[in-house]
Amino acid sequence: MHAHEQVTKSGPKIIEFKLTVVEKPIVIDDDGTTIPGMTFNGSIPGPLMVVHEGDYVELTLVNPATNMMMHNIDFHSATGALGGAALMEVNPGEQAVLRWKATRAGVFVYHCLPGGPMTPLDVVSGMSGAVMVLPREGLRDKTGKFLHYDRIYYIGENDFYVPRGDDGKFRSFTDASDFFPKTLELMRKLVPTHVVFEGKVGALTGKNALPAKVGETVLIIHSQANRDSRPHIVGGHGDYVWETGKFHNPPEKDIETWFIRGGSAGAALYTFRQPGVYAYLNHMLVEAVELGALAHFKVEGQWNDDLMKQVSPPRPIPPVAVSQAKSD
Ligand SMILES: [Cu+2]
Repeated sequence: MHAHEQVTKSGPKIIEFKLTVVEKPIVIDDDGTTIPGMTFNGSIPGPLMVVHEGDYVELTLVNPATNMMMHNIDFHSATGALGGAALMEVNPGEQAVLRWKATRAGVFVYHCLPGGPMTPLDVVSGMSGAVMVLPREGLRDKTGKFLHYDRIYYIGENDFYVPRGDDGKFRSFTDASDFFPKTLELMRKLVPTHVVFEGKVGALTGKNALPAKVGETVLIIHSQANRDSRPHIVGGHGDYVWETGKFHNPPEKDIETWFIRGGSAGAALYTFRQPGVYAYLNHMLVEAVELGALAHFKVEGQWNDDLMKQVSPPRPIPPVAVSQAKSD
């Protein structure tokens, strides 16, 4: 995440970004299952780019000559020409520059849009990310009160469709021309084999947990370029949630699970009140537990007995008193 102001007093600026398309094998689970990934800047998801409403995003898209395929980019936050995709079709060995005005505040998906079946193939191979267009006056609740965040985490969710071998195990692929026809067949059945955060099962769990402290307010941006998701913090809430991700709509309060429409990004603001490990998951629990859509927040701080206290730890059920048994 690049450094950025939450509120800006300056006038609109041109903000330059550079994205390089990197086609490379990506390991997507702990078994070493590998797909011929296609990425912005080598990561799944691509980077979160933060600007303010009224700014101009000036993007250089580079497709190195070592790549095999044409790529482009559709910014959901931009207006016209397929979100810029029609003006940015870069073949291997080419680059192009696009400038668009950020006229709408919110978090928005961007993704590759090469056309035909290559569009979903590129997206499920990793080519998506998000843009955050902050209001110049920062985030506000419905009364106009400023909402500050201490940390920001961007969680990009991806669905993958990996064929299995005769032994029932996932096959690994490094060659896209071998992978694409097989993954396309699976994609058409709409049943993903992996649903992951940050490109890999376990990328944000255990020792990779996202750190936070009691009292800190965390802004969680969640994007899914292809498929619906239902983020939920086990043991926590969304204090303020922009479910559709667009900051000029008042945020909803006290949300248990919020809905991310496929092809959109949402934002949730939460102040942690208790220490411990919190699961942050897609509350379609099969996808969280079986397919990988799970992250952890590791929160340090002081436990608050008023909010929760173990009154009696688990112990054997006491025998029923004789006098009471008789009266029954
Ligand atoms: Cu692409």
